[in-house]
Amino acid sequence: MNSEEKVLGRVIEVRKNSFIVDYEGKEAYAKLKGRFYEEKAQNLPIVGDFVELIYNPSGESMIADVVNRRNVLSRPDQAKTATMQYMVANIDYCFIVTSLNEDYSFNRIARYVSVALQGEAIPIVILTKSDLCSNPGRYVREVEEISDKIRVHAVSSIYGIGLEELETYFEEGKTICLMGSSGAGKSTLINTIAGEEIMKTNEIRESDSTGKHTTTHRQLIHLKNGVDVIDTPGMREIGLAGADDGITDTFEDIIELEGMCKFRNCKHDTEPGCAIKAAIASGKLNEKRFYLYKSLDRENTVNNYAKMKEIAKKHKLMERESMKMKFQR
Ligand SMILES: Nc1nc2c(ncn2[C@@H]2O[C@H](COP(=O)(O)OP(=O)(O)OP(=O)(O)O)[C@@H](O)[C@H]2O)c(=O)[nH]1
Ligand SMILES: [Mg+2]
Repeated sequence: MNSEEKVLGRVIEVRKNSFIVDYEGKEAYAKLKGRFYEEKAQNLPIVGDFVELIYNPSGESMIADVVNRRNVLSRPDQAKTATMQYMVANIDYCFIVTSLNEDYSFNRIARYVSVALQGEAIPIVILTKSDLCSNPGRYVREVEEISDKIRVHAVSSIYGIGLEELETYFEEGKTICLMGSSGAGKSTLINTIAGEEIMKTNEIRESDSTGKHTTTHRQLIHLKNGVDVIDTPGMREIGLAGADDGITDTFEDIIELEGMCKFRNCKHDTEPGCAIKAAIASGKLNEKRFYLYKSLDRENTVNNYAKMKEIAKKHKLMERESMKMKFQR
């Protein structure tokens, strides 16, 4: 192979300044080509990216370029306001993993659903540890109400219950990303499906049913059946910003109903001819779900507002700088 010849690889792990890229089943340690340092953070390779690789079988390889992403899952950056953090790329299914103990939260699942739909991945909710719950079916039905765009499964990795329902997603060439709180059982589920201990797992704290962040970084695992699975560290919360399309997708029926209100600016409060109130009264619309939509939509807008404020601040600074230069001339 010519030393500058490029091959196609897939990023399986991102370390501080280096990357592990899968190239035909081999793990290549790679650095970035210099030009990347002028790029925006969002253009840097992330787990799941396909990359053009200058492969070096006896040393460090080099990532020359990132192939256009089919899709990407993102969230507001926790450290920096007004920026989005790109998490994983080129995903088919986003497994939203929640255990059926105190970790269960209708609201949190809906956030993840919006994030997955925003990223154009198919949200699959996996309710784990069904062996610890006396009525998993009740939770399945409740979660199914969030949106008709999702599928919901209750499983127990330990007792092997419900796992056959997941087989339909394990098609060769597909990429599945698992997300959810620490201790929800993401890595255990991967190990059970793979039939071997690929990922480390750990006991959760009895006191609050949460984990201790056993998985510490995102990692793509190539399963023997040709499926790529991405394990992620547990997230405490997932914020929403710039997820307008994801929210619209999740709550499409509510947005449609809002359009049927007599008044365009209906607050769904005391106005006559309110389609939302009528749907709640007739049992067609679940009230809890309506308020969930309202709160997520508000959060999403407020975060956008923060972004707008930061942009306005930057503009003001630039204006001030140019004024200064004018006076100095
Ligand atoms: N009872 C029961 N326990 C389970 C099940 N699945 C996982 N666990 C237990 O839950 C604990 C946490 O599992 P992990 O797979 O490490 O959780 P995780 O989501 O990967 O956590 P992080 O890596 O910290 O994000 C372990 O003690 C598992 O044995 C299940 O189906 N039933
Ligand atoms: Mg884990």
